Amino acid sequence: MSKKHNENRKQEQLDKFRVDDSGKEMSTNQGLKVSEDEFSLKAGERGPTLMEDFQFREKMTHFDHERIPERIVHARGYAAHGEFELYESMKPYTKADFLQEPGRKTPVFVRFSTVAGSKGSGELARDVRGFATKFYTEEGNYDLVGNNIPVFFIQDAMKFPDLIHAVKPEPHNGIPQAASAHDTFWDFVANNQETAHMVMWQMSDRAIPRSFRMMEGFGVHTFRFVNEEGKAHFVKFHWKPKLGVHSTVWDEAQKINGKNPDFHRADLYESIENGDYPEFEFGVQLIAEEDAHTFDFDVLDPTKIWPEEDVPVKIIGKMTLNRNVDNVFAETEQVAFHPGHVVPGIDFTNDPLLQGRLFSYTDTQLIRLGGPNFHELPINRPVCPFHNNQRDGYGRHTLNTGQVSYHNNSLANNTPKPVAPANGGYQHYQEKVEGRKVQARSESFKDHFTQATLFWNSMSDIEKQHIKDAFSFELGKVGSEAVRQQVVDMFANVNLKMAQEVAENIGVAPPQSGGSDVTKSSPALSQENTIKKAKTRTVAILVDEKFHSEDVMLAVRGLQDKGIHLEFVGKKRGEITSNSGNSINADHSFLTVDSVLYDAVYVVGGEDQDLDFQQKAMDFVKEAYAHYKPIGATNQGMRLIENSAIVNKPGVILEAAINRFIVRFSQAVAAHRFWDREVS
Ligand code: HDE
Repeated sequence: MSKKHNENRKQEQLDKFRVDDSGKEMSTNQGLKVSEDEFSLKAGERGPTLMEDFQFREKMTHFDHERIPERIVHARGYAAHGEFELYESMKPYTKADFLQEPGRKTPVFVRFSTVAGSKGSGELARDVRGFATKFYTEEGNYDLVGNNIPVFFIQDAMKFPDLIHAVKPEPHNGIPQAASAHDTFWDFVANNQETAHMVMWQMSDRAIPRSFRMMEGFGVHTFRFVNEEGKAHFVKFHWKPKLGVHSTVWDEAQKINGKNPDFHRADLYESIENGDYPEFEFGVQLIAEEDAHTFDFDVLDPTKIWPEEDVPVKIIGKMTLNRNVDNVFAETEQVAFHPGHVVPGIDFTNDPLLQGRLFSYTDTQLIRLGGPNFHELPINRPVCPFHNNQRDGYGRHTLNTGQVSYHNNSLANNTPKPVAPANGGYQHYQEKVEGRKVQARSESFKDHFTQATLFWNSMSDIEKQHIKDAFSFELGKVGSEAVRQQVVDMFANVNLKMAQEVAENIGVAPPQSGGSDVTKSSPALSQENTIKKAKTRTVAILVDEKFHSEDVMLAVRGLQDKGIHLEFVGKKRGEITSNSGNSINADHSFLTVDSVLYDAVYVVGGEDQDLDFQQKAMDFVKEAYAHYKPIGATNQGMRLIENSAIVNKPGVILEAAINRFIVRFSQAVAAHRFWDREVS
């Protein structure tokens, strides 16, 4: 466990709560030493258990109460600690203290999640990912509770319960788990057409990420930065992964869910344990309030992006995740995020989705964490002092001393006292608001398709193919023909040809009208234009008896130097002997792992490779090939591939000279996938 990064204020605070039970004497929760922990107190060895067995009662009662309600959305999540470092001062735009001085470090806690599935669901569901960050600033906690997709399904919080009811398992039979491929979700989509843009993202590769470390994060809503002079800018927040944005393919994702439903959390956990700390740069898009009306969309509409080519993302800092949690329940499960946790200099806008969230998040913690004192849980405590007159309630820890718990007072000299804005007291931005009380959608929120087409236009050919495949899969599972028809008719407004092709695949009439005259595209949206690196990728080395020791060790060193993570896979776990008599330890066998769990395969084989090895290795390779993954071979491994149909195909590297192999294969690993392969 890497503990060396705990010299920050949050870690110092958490240290006070950390308890190491190993090597200690056992006691009850009352501190009474326990002499027997295997057998309950009975009236005779074969007699009934006695009510007075307080130790049994304490143990069992605690156990009976060990679960809390899972989050209604984002139940399946995983988190890590880290720090945020500012590169560039945001002083001209915001007075937020943690964004003033370059080099300033702020402790953070980040929880990644899927949205629809239950707490135990597979992590490779086709779904949006949550990306929630708590900054423990000196002015209080600031929570940026975002997603890996920059827009949302709906425009008004009023519809959130409907959206979630539609995507969750259907109420009459509780099916399907963690999936949007069912009637109610698509019925909701077709009847709430503001979903169009978000659904395009959800059907894209963004919804099946390779890793939490390889996703972007977005604040989604437009927020406000307010500077010392009280001047405001609209701001959108971005996280950009230093490893680029990468995804799995759908067939692979479904198989990973079976082979390792913990794939994403294990990837995050292990990367941090290995010292490969995930890094995300922090970016802001800024629009002066007076310029807000110069765009062809409403800046308050959460179904719209601000194309990066029109409003550049200014990179202002970096977050590094460098410490795993000590206890998943105490930290990851009990952390309570809230978009309303802000600091001076950061404020809300009238985005009606954001406004509703400001209510929902406290409300949900009250049921989930059992009362109003969840801010006292170690993970939720601010690192700065906090004082007010709120008292009592379930699970209160603080012993507020003294006679007074109200304001105004004279007995305590009118303290705790409010703080003037000039001294750090939060003051809401004094926006002038005027209007009739109405329940309505703004006219400026009514264009649902322009940006959905912008997204489509920005995709590479293979990304477009994946979107069509995703629609065909999802709608192919919808029972109601009427719903299937309505959905393709709706998406004809995004791209007619796309909708027609999907219609052909799902047994409904191809729409004859629709289409879009939007020709604009935004290259920043395509994953083909992302950063590509071999660093931290995992490669399976398939190895058998009498492998060429010298070559393999040279290759291993060379690939490790490039930051590639290697695991030996053999017919069985344990020792495999080389041609020179020394041996390596296979980390896994063909039984315990599968090609879907790796980024690439390197086949080494061995002089004594038998038919069993050859068959299993080729199955492994063929599946990696079908998922467009890099495949490399040296030594006897080359013979296997040479005799197969994939020889000479893109991303298949056979190279006897090890130094050349290292260069060529690591380049292939960095490329991520070879889409120009024919895959049947
Ligand atoms: Fe959330 N959302 N949400 N959401 N959300 C929750 O809060 C809600 C929305 C997001 O890792 C809940 O503590 C409403 C957008 C994340 O703990 C709940 C609306 C975005 C997480 C809730 C939205 C998000 C949540 C459930 C529409 C991206 C997980 C448990 C108005 C900007 C945080 C909880 C974590 C969690 C309500 C829409 C992100 C019920 C009413 C848009 C990352 O309060």
